[in-house]
Amino acid sequence: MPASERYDAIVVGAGLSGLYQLYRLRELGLRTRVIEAADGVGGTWYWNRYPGARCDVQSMSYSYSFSPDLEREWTWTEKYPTQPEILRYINHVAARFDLWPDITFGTRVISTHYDDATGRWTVRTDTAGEFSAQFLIMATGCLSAPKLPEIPGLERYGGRTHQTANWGNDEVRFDGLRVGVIGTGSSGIQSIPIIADQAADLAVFQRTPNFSMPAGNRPLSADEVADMKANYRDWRALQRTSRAGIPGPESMEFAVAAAPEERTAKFQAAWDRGELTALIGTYIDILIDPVANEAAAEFVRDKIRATVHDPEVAETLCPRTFPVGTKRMCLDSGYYQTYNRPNVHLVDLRKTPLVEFTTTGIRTTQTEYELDAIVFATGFDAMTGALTAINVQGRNGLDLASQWSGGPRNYLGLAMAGFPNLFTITGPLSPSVLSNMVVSIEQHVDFIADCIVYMGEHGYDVIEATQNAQDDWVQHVADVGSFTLFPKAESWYTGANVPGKPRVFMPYIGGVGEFRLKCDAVAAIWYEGFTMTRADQTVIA
Ligand code: N01
Repeated sequence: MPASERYDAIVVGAGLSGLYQLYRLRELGLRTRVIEAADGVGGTWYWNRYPGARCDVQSMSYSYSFSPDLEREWTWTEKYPTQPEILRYINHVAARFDLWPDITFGTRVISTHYDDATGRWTVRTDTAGEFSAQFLIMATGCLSAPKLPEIPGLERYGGRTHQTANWGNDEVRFDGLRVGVIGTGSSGIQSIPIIADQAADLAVFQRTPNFSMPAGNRPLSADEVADMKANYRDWRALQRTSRAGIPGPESMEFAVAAAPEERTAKFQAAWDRGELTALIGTYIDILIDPVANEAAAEFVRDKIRATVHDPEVAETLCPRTFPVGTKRMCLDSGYYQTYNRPNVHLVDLRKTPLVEFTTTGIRTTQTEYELDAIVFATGFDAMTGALTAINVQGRNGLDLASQWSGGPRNYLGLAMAGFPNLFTITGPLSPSVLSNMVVSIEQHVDFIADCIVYMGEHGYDVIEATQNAQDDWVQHVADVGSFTLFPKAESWYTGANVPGKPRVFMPYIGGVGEFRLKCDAVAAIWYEGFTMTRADQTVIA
């Protein structure tokens, strides 16, 4: 292999975003290579193989819209798709569009730097040497840097350990074992009922309870699949203009103005729909007004009390430290019912914090738990972690991690001042995790591809976000966020789950429809907020 393989574009990551970016760039005739750390495609759906892993957006919506043929030929089987079904779909896409030959698997990008003289990025990897490209596109995902709890002694623990976000390919069973699960976010809430079914004894170590709603998962009927397929174009159009890429009723009513019985009826109808945004979408003020929010929160707490037989356990499961919806809602299948099983125990880490791992289990301030296996469902260094894990150096050696030491700074979640020809797909400060990711991914990928076309048509080689546009965007994202209750939660949205991480509300909450309009307007006025220049043509491949 040559010391530095030359490409027009390097894409880092072969998840849903990297694969679609490859498809678009190859269609444009760009020599493109995708570099992927895993041994297969799928990104988040490659790594998160834990029991019960499912998407919390409905299958017929959580899929690519760029190919009507693909939509017609693929048939989803359940309302919410399982991880294996999504991974099969992604593999089908890779095969159908012949994407495999352009992906280098089992290779992690370690560092990358921009050369001002050549206008190119050099990309260094752990196993496949160096690559060089005019464009560098980070399709590294928002939830792809898993984290373990910061508790001493893990190295001396002699039992089995598993991490939901890095589960491995082998089937894992817990039959007859004493198991501990740490973490009660979406991953914990999905896996706990299944682990409880297998384990002799399950201790759930909960620091912060979450709000969870029954997913109401079920097989899709042939009729509803056919109906959606017949109307897919209209549905996709609705997705693109909706708030979160999940079309549904958008209320203009205020919860604080509604009569209590009317409110409860609306909350109940939302509860029965079993959709991620249903409850917070009941009234326009749920995510803005603490009084409205508390009404919705108490509705969920009542559901928990009505489900969990032991009143003390029920109260421990009731979230009280953050407004409902300001951490991502969870959708579950029998989560709260699990606590009625005799083999399941809830450990309240607020009352008895974890102290250390022992050779045989976990010690809290009160008890030592003997465990044959521990499952870490402890989340991610979200949104920025996968990017700052790579040593990214832009113009004049500008270091990305230092630039972001006070929180992420970019323009439209897409590009950074000082980092020419570098794009991030669904980067921080874009709707990303507050949306149906596939909708946001397609929007960003299309923006990037269209931008590259524009550059080619006008003879530009280098594009860079301006400092002013970046500063304005960072401010706008913060302003819109501060209008809501979101910044009040200690969540991975704000970086609060990673010790030392700056507290910044990272996603853009303006909505995917609104965000798309902004991006379209930027493109329409000659990529306002970007500078485009010509490089020395002799050094561009
Ligand atoms: O991670 P999380 P996740 N000691 O950060 C606890 C998406 N997702 O993997 O809240 C004790 O939500 C932590 O406690 P606390 C979805 O967007 C989607 O579950 O920090 N506990 C928390 O309970 C989701 O929001 C799907 O107090 C510790 C848990 O670990 C996102 O991924 C499925 C601890 C981490 O929860 C992340 O979900 C799965 C410690 N030292 C994930 N450190 C679907 O599509 C952490 N915790 C359905």
